[in-house]
Amino acid sequence: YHAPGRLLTTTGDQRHSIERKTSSSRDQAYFDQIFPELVNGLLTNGLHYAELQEANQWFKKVCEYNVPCGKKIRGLTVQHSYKCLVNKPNQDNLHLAGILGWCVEWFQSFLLVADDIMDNSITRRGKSCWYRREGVGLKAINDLLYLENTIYVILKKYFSTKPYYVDLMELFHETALQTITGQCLDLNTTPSGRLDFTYFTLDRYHTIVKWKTAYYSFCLPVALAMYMAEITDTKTHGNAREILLRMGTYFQVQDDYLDCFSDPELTGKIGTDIEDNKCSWLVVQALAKCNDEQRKDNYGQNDSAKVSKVKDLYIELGLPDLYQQYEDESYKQLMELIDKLSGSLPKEMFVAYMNRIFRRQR
Ligand code: DMA
Ligand code: MG
Ligand code: MG
Ligand code: MG
Repeated sequence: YHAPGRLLTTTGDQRHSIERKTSSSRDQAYFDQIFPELVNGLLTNGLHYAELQEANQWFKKVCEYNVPCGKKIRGLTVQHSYKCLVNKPNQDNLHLAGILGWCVEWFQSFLLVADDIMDNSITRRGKSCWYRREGVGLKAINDLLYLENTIYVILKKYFSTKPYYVDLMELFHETALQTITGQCLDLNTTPSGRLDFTYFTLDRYHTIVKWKTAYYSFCLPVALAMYMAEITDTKTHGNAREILLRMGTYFQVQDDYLDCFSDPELTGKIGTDIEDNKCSWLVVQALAKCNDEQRKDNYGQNDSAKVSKVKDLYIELGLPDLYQQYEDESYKQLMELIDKLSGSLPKEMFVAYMNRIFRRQR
């Protein structure tokens, strides 16, 4: 397998990539137009008593600010995976797959509002983090609980008569617990305060990212589409999970790299991993390469001069090159895993997901 992207040379490849773009922007437009329908539905479906009007207006703002402005790769993946899994899906089901995709976006929004509070972040998706907005503050905690519970209002409205309704609901519950557990590990990797690198191992890193990112970002969207397509066989789900957990790990390594080395204009968020003393892929790689002198007291402090020193050290240690190698190696491994494990599932479904994120800049 050759990784696409930088090596694009033939016109055939170029045509293919242009076609992929047009069809995906059509999918995106289809997906986007579902959002207003869902928000308006929430205002008439949940607790819609006149005496709650103020609360409902507030929640509408919460949804509009936090749910729709991301890359939407997770939501779009539900829609796309469903199309891959079902031969000639009907219009109603395509619409439902889009709605399910939005449920994943709602799920993501509740996690991000919480994550930004805990990571002390400043911006998200090119705007101020919700908890930092004037007049919001710690009310954001109530708002994120609202965002999570909204998923079940939407599911009930559109899916309660479906045979796979309980599968969907259980999967959201299970995934929430997995992610919250991963966040717990992420936040407790330095129990005794700063500059304790005891737990900053690659093993620990892999555990954190599997639970905090891979399950919800990769397994969840595809498994939802599989349930909708009435694929319930545990072996097929298990094989898909193995591929998707590997993809999710790759995705979080990218997130860690971009946190440090990308332009916040592109990612829409200002990195905080070094200040936050995070067990990031970069620091784990750096610790394996650096000497005692280079380990000294710069990490995990809210001090821009020290943060710059850490970034300089990453460059000195050759981490940008190492990262490029990791990207290419991951692509190769993923294609092999997909070959080995997709079984009755369409390879194209997994390959498309990988191509959506490969060498991403944001
Ligand atoms: C993301 O970890 C994990 C969850 C559950 C949102 P992160 O803090 O690295 O994410 P981000 O870089 O988007 O703040
Ligand atoms: Mg964060
Ligand atoms: Mg975090
Ligand atoms: Mg990050």
